[in-house]
Amino acid sequence: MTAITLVKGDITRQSADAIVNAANSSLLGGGGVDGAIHRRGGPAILEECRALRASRYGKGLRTGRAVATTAGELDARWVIHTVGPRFSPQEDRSELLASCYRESLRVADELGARTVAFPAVSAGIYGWPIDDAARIAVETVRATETAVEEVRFVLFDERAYEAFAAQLP
Ligand code: AR6
Repeated sequence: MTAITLVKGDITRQSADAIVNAANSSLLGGGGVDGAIHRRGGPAILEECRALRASRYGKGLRTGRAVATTAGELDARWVIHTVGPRFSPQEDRSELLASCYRESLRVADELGARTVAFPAVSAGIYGWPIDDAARIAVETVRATETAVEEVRFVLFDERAYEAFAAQLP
């Protein structure tokens, strides 16, 4: 049974086995959570991302997939980078967003992570409406078979926190 917990705050200040990054397919950094994780985690994360680009992910990491690196100086063992879809009003990309959570948990299981902290993937720069992003996140984690004991959603602001809280009993 996986416990779902909510925290308001900065994900880079969390202590967990794995911290999930809302990355982009380049794996080479960006703004939002991605920028914050690389800033606070230090250069070891980018170094490993570069190595992944040079080996397995020459064309980048596909949307909906996930891959782990060191967490550098963060208080975690791993960062799991996942690439959320950009929100589109024309096309339903929910399945790709759900895939980010499923794939991140699959990678977490491979690593043996028991506590995993997630941001609200796609709900910032990628424009996903927060209520819908929260619904997909919580529904997908609930429906995923995993040995992870705690999935902690770390929400940056009150609005995002409320959206996730509305999905829990
Ligand atoms: N801790 C927790 N949540 C945060 C933090 C933080 N330190 N900073 C922002 N958020 P975003 P995306 C929230 O934009 O939408 C990057 O450039 C934020 O308020 O980080 O998936 C990547 O390289 C929002 O609710 O990720 C990609 O190019 C949520 O985290 C692109 O942005 C996700 O916002 C990915 O966009």
